[in-house]
Amino acid sequence: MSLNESHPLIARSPCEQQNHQDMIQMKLKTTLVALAASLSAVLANAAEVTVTADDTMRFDTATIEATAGEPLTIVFKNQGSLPKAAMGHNLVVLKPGSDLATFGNAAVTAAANEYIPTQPDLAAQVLGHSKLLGPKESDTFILTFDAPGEYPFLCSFPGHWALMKGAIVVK
Ligand SMILES: [Cu+2]
Repeated sequence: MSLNESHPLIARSPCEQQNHQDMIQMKLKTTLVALAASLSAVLANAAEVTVTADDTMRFDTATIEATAGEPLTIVFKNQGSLPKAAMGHNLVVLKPGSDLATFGNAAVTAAANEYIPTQPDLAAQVLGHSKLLGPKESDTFILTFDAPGEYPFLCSFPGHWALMKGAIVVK
């Protein structure tokens, strides 16, 4: 709306002026409510978390919070310097209740698939994952969780899951 429309007020009677001001106030309120709604939508869509890993075979965070139904952008960075073949990392998010040991142990034989198991029952547990990253690489992926719960995540590079694991707590 334009604020210029208030200029002709000078020539109006006090009553008309009051009505006009009421109308402007009402318009302003409507605009502010709309702005607040779109702002909260933007903020909700902007949920983003950055997780890093390095040569010590650890994620820098074990717990990530998210909201059901709202997209979460996961930025994963490998800040280490050892070669990918020796110390590659990925970040794999599984469905609630998935067994990390079963998944992690099966991953050992899935080198051709960047250590994401291909057995249908295990592949079905994967909600999303980053690429397998070498030193100084990063990858971003977006997940939306249907329901509240604890979604485990791990690095499925052989042997890493025992130390590299955590959970996304969705509310
Ligand atoms: Cu790893």
